[in-house]
Parts: sequence; structure tokens; C-alpha cells
Amino acid sequence: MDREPQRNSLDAYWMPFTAQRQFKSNPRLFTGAEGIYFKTSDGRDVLDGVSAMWCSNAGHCRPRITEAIRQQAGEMDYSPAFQIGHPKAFELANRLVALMPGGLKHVFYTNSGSESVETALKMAIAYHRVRGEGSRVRLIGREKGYHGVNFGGMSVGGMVANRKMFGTLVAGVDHLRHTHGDPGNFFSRGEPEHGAELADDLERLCALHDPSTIAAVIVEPVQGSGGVIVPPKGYLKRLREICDRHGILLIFDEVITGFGRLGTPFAVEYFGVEPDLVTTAKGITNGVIPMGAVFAQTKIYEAFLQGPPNAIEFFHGYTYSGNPMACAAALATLDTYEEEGLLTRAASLAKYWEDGLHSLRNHRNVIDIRNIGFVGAVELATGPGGPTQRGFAAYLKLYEAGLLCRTTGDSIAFAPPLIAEHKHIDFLVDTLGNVINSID
Ligand code: PXG
Repeated sequence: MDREPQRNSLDAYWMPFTAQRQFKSNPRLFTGAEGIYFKTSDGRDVLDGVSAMWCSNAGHCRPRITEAIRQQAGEMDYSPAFQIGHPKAFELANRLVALMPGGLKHVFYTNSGSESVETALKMAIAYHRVRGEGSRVRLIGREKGYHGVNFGGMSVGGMVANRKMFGTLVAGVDHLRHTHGDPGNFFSRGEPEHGAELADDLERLCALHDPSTIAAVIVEPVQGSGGVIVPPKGYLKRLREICDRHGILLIFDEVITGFGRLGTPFAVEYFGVEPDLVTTAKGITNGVIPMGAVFAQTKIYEAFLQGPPNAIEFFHGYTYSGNPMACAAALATLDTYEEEGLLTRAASLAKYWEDGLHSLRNHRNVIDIRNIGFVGAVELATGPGGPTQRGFAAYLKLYEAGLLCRTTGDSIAFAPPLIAEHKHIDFLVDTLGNVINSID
């Protein structure tokens, strides 16, 4: 069989969540990264305003992490995940649960946020079943939520574009209303005042479906991909209370909020609300090696430990669950976070960050600014070209101006590495302000 001669083409790579034709006609390539900057293929520095994809919390190419991976690759590259362990997987689990308050004292390893979500949803349904409540099979998500792209996460997720192409999705899913858009909350600093009662939407779904059919509710404590939607004061507590009243498990998806984004190791601590399961990924390895973890309450873990001791209790897991390279990267990441105080550093940056972002309030087309911890978004009015056009124009102009952001719709989101200093925030705010004012 003849093979085509190799061409230096961009076509073979079908890129995720990317406009192939637009991108390939004018590609943007990163070829290096260090600290808080990327290097582009044409030799420019781009300040990483969003921790790459909300994951490089300690910045890039951190020596401890690089070295740990190098060493692990030479010592034991891979070992089986089922029925055999290796010491670092246990060590890491202990380190992780020590960071999590309350009774979330067990972790199950995955390779991504999407897999963490699937794992947590399966745990929730199976948990009820092993306790003799097998009728609890429904899953409740929230509008504008993002829980990854696999079938369970897509189904409980609430982003239309991510759902509409993919058939009927998982059956038995319903959604709470989102908390975005109350004009009384525009330009809130931190948690908005209005909307705790939106949690009562869960009562409506309980009345509709009967609580005895509902397994779990999953929410992001702060909606990230949806455009940094901060929960109204008291909302999450109220959700917890309603779940408790009806025997429904509460899952926090902390794929973005985990590992220091809000100034506490996890949002669980920030909001003082303890869920039954917590999904994580991204910052667990500083984004360097794919990994995720689901934290489970002891009551959930122990509920599975029934039947003969030689029987597998939870028929679930991945070839790469807890793989040694990821564990080595995660341990070195936690060392870096701890040595540099990064899991709480956002708390000391939060006020400066908030003041900087809100200084853009009177810029062109700005209709809302939202922030909490070291994450925030500036929302622009939808332009004449329709939704997303103005947002994406800002993305491209910011990139040219040396600043990486993420856009959802017409919201421009930021979550810089937790090592950022005031001068980086100043650059971000100045550059953003200039770009916003330059867009029609
Ligand atoms: N849950 C949440 C809350 C997430 O933010 C996932 C699950 C899925 O994780 P994986 O590792 O499977 O991608 C995410 C991912 C963006 C953006 O800029 C956000 C994510 C991923 C890529 C881009 O909005 N979040």
C-alpha cells in the first residue's frame, strides 16, 4: 500500500473544542512555558491569565515536579492499577485527604475531570443500591454547569452547545435553575447578595420526581466554564440542607475550585459546606500529567464494604487510575503548593485582584464583573454579530497583546497561576482594559 509522503500539515490533528478552519488558517502555537509565561512559536511571551486551562496553579515547569517525573520514569514507569498497588498511590491518598476538611477521607483516582464526574455519579447511584435504596437513580445537575464531556457529565451539565448534538443523553436527569443574571447582583464583589432561594428549585424537583427516586445533586461551587458564576450568599448551605432533608447526596465538582483557587485548599472549606463526594482533577498535578481524584465520605466508602471480603465491591476503575507517573507528579505538586503556601495564597491576592478587575467597570460594553478568590470574569454585552463574537474578538486581541484568557459566550475569564504577583495583575488589568476599549 502506498503511503502519502509526510506533509507538514495541520489537518491530521482534529483539535478539541476548536474551530478547525479558523485556527488552521492562522494557528497559535506555544512552544515553551516557564513560571507565569508561555513562549509562542514566533518568540513572544504570553502571560498565562488562566493557568493554561485552570490547571497550572503553581505556574509552569516547576523544578520539583519536573524532577519527580524524571525520576519516576526511570524507577517504575507503570504498574497495574487493579489488585496491585504501589506506595506512592497510598501516600498521595493520605496527603490528599489531609487537605480536605470533615469526613471526606477516601479518594478514588481517575485521569481527568470528566472521569471524576462519571466516577462520582456511579458511586452515588451504587451507594444507594448497596444500602437497599435502589430506587434512587435520578441525577440532578444545574443549568450552565460544566461537568466534562462524557455521557454522565454531559447529561448533568447545562451547556446547550455541549449537549444538543449528542442524542438523548443519560435518562433520568433533571436540572436546577442557574444563578446567573439577576441585575441586582451585577458587579458584585465576591458572593452576590440575591438568589439563595434559587436552591429551593431542588424542592420543586423533589415534588416532581419524589425524593425516593433521586440519587444525587451535582454542582460546581463556583461555575467556572459557565463564566465564573459565583453562588449567592447562603445558596450552597441551603442546597445542603435540602439534600439532607430528602436523603440526596450532594456532589461538589471542584475540578476548577480545588487546589487553592479560592484561597483555601478546596471550596468545601471556603463555603463551610460539606458535600458527600468531591470531584477534582487539573491542579492535582499542576496539569502536568493527566490525573483526577474523587473524594468520598467515609460513610460512602464503608457502605460498599459488605459481602464476602474477597469480592470486588465497586466494579469501576481505569487502566491509569493512580498510575505511578501521575502520583509522583501529584506528590511533587503538593510539595510545591505547601512549600510556597500556594493553597492559601489566593486569599492574600483576592482584594487586589477584585479591585483591579472592578476598575474596568466603566469600560466599553462591560455589563458585569464577577470575582471570588483568584478567579474572575468580565462580561461584555453581546455585540451585533451575535453571542460569542465580541468575546472571541477579545480573546484574539488579548493573545496578540500577550495575555491568555478563556472566553465563554461574551464573558472573559481569568484564573492566573497562584504564584502571580501584583505586577502581573497590573499587566492583566491594563491589557484587558485597553483591549476591551478597542473592540466595537
Ligand atoms: N468539571 C469541571 C467543573 C470542569 O471545569 C471538567 C469537569 C472536565 O474536566 P476534563 O479534565 O475532563 O476536561 C471541567 C473541565 C474552560 C475549560 O476554559 C474548562 C474545562 C476544561 C477545558 C476548558 O472553560 N473544565
